[in-house]
Amino acid sequence: MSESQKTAVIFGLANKRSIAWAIAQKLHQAGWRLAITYQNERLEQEAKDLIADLPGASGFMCDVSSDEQIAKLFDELKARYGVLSGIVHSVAFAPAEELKGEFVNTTREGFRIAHDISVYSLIAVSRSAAPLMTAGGGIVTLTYYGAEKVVPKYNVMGVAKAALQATVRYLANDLGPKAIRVNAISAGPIKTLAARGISNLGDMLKAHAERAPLKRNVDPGEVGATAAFLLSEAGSGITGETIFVDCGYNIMGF
Ligand code: NAD
Ligand code: 0WE
Repeated sequence: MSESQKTAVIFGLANKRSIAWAIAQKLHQAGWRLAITYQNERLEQEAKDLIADLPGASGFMCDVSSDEQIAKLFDELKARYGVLSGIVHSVAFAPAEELKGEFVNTTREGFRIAHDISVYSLIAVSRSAAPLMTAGGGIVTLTYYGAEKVVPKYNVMGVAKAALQATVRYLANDLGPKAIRVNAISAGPIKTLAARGISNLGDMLKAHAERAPLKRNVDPGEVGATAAFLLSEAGSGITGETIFVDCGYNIMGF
């Protein structure tokens, strides 16, 4: 099957700054047919206006905390496209209070929600997608360095991203025999809706640019291009990995 006939589903479009949008643009340029999901009615208008700019792309609503909504989405995708070859999971959430104080104050409910939305959803989506990925394909999710080293205030999201990266390895083992590859991209900090809550985002971006070998911040288009690479034939030997797209920040010790 040529790349121009393949279909990818992207989860996590909120607005034009979303990493999901940068990935959608790169996949569209590479010839993919796209199904793009947004969380709820509140985001519907903005998402649909963006999706209308990509010929052949369609929008679908899906809250990934709902098994029913995931099942209904994949019923629709099966009827509409039959075969899927790419899945992009660009979704994360923890209650705002959890990203403010100290990690030691993480609540049971905050921990549950962060892991449900940011980690379990990848398992649920992968399980629903696999039967439609009859020609093999790729699944890509988004992670952050706070999974591996302490980033103050990232808190329970850091623990959830560590679980997400382990989930990628276990899914890669299960789905590898079906020629489905599963990888994570660890992106450097980017000014998106999900990063808006950070009080000192400006300072963080500045420190990141100073310390990273490339002496700048990552561009969302670079994350999009890496996702397109991982879902393409060029990525055919890569599975279970976390690939850093952070201008080299993570390699530095001092
Ligand atoms: P974003 O706010 O644009 O995207 C997050 C998306 O998650 C939104 O579209 C939101 O609607 C969606 N979402 C939250 N709860 C959901 C639910 N219950 N059901 C369905 N969708 C839900 O921000 P972003 O920065 O593009 O984040 C995308 C991914 O990239 C996240 O996994 C994030 O952790 C990761 N990431 C972001 C950065 C950064 O600095 N911005 C760096 C590394 C990794
Ligand atoms: O993964 C993320 C952010 C994820 C996120 C963001 C929010 C803000 C709004 C999850 N849940 C929520 N809940 C909300 O109510 N990033 C990698 C961006 C990010 O967030 C940080 C960072 C960075 C970088 C939080 C603290 C410190 C650094």
